[in-house]
Amino acid sequence: LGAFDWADPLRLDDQLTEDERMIAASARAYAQEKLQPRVTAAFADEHTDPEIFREMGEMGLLGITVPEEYGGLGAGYVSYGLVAREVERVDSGYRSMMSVQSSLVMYPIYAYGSEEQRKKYLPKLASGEWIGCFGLTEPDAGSDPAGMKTRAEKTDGGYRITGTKMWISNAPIADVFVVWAKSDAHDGRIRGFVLDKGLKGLSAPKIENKASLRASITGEIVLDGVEVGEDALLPHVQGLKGPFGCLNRARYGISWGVIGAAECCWHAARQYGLDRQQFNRPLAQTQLFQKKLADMQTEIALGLQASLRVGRLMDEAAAAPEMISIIKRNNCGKALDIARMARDMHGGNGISLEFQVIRHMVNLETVNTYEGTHDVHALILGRAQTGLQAFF
Ligand code: TGC
Ligand code: FAD
Repeated sequence: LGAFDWADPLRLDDQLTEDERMIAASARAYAQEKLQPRVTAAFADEHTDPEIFREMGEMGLLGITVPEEYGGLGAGYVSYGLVAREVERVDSGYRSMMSVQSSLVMYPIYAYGSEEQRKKYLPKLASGEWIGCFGLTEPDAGSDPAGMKTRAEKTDGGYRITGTKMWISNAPIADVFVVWAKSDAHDGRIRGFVLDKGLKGLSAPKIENKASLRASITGEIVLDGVEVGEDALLPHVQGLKGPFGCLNRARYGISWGVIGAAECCWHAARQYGLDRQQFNRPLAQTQLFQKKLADMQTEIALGLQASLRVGRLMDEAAAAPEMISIIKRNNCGKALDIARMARDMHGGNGISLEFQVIRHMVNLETVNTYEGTHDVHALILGRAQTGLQAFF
């Protein structure tokens, strides 16, 4: 019979390659040594340090799946997931900064861009010298991005883009804006554009007073007749499958990331229960406390196995979007339950930012909502098994 490791109950580690273990270990060292010491203050002050992108770039954590010739690491999707898990073990906001840059900005430029666009943008995004953002959501088009109002009108030699994007991660500090608009020149189909900071009519005001994801800056993107050349258009994709192709990758990464946040909460609750005495014994020596720990351990172990399975299929180009809906939805929902349980198990201390768990809990409210809400992914899965769409 094999040994049981309470922290890695189904021996995920044994299922990884040597390279994957090394990438995960270096992401963990960076996250624990450089990000963990500054997260409590960053969250309290609602402060995003742009230097973090440079640090992540230096560590090779940006654009992990992008080929080396464009500055990426040329690694697989399991490695990408393991890095998301380590960064989000510290904070969902830091993982958000990383995954927007990698999956929502570098990926579309790599997959849908011209050779000139790849060469111009990817190396500087990989190093973190440039920060990217992804504008799909609008004030009146969230779960239903097909309802977007942003328009690209044809001009002599290019396009004029008008509209407003809402809730955009990284936008106020971004150098590079990947935005999606309906293009008159393409029968109103959705097209992607890559815009540079500083264009006339382009601004990105910060959204203040978020109670969640406070270490990750969020803004609007205001496009007031922004004029760009033909070279701003992403030439190789049209329709919603453009942004969805990026979302598949980011949602997959989130499924690993949220388990990192859940593991942080689980470990903290376990340690707290061992350290704190009530009624002359450790809290961890009560049946209710142990049941909660068992539930956490079980959901985390199962969630990791599911993400690993989908990651292996992604590396074989054999993962279906519905598989990603299963793991994004379930892992986010379970992580949120675990964070709430851990908050409760810390008693009064659980509401203090010093004990980490409430920060993860409020962050996970965002992660359960963005990239397709918990219920929207249920509708995607409902459609896939009934053949009936229930969105409208
Ligand atoms: P539907 O008719 O289902 O599809 C339209 C076209 O898109 C294709 N498609 C996909 N392609 C690739 N991957 C997928 N996952 C795809 N899903 C759909 C589909 O084949 C079709 O192609 P074509 O060629 O036939 O036109 O579209 P619908 O309008 O009915 O969509 C419904 C729904 C609810 C599934 C969809 O709109 C949805 O997923 N809504 C959620 C929106 C969302 O996730 N927004 C995320 C914004 S970005 C963000 O949140 C970043 S946070 C980042 C961070 O900080 O970490
Ligand atoms: P709605 O779509 O209005 O949904 C509200 C509620 O109604 C939800 O509970 C939803 O599940 C439910 N609902 C919607 N439709 C249906 C239906 N048909 N049937 C049943 N229930 C339904 N977007 C970007 O483009 N780029 C980013 O970088 C980005 N970063 C973000 C960062 C943060 C901090 C946040 C909070 C959001 C971010 N988003 C980003 C936006 C995010 O993707 C949207 O908030 C999300 O897709 C939900 O859209 P909505 O907020 O308009 O909610």
